Amino acid sequence: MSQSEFRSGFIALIGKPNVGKSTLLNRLVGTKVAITSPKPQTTRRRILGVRHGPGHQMVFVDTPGFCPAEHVLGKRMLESAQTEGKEADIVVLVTDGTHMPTDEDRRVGEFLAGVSACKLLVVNKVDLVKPKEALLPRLMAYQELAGFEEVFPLSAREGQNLDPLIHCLLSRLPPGDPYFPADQVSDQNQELLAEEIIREKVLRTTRQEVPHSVAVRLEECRPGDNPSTWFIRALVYVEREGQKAILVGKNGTMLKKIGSQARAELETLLGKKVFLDLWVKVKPDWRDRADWLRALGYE
Ligand SMILES: Nc1nc2c(ncn2[C@@H]2O[C@H](COP(=O)(O)OP(=O)(O)O)[C@@H](O)[C@H]2O)c(=O)[nH]1
Ligand SMILES: [Mg+2]
Repeated sequence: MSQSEFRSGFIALIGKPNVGKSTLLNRLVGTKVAITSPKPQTTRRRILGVRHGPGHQMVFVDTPGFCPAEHVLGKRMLESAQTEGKEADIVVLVTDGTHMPTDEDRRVGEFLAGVSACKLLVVNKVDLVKPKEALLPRLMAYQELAGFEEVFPLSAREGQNLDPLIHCLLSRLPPGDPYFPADQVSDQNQELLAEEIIREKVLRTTRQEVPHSVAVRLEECRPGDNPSTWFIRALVYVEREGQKAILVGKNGTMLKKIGSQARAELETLLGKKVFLDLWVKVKPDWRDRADWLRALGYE
């Protein structure tokens, strides 16, 4: 096949928080490039995931969910989602099939009205829909939100019914050269992914107000004294002393739990035994401070 027949394009995954955009991204790419959790606003920055196939390349853009922005960080997240939605070749609205559209879904729909790219609708989490007949009215209601070319009920988590979506994406990809080399699946480097993996474990183990206030920064990431090992020192930032107390837990038990879950996954990522040294620090109101957002990598 000549290069001129090659197809490639950017596909933005947009939608309100928690509908499964990042889970779908990981499925479509075939490996974990984005962290996921039951907490809204898990995804804070745009993440690219690349799917390579014969004669084509799909560059998926995972975006932070559309939601009202209170903090400077939240405003940046919303801007990022809107920019990606406008610049993509194909826009996929991801929705949750376990309920009817909400006002949040409608707001994303209104934004889509101003997007001229091909629009597709995914109705996710169909594995949870019982009885199955409950799905049809929801599919129809979601379809009303914007002018979609096609609709795909599927389960990103269970990997059910993804092929029709993939075939449709392929048929809509514009001709073009590949954007990324064949061995690259994401625009994140390993350090960034390591920070995200630690943040995911914090999100999955803590409750209430802690998750939104957490940021993770690697201080050191190098081969250990024994060359078959890796040494990682990471700082977990929170905004309040009370949050630090929750994260550390009684006698440090919570932090140990987070650390051992993160270590297991980092060992898979790096293919080596990992020594993980985790510290919790308080930075009051970092989400509203431009200098700290920059220092923490949210630019
Ligand atoms: N049952 C079920 N859960 C899902 C599915 N897709 C995502 N989830 C869960 O929904 C939550 C939010 O997923 P995530 O990908 O982080 O959502 P995002 O905020 O839209 O990126 C996580 O707990 C996922 O495991 C699905 O197809 N079925
Ligand atoms: Mg996400």
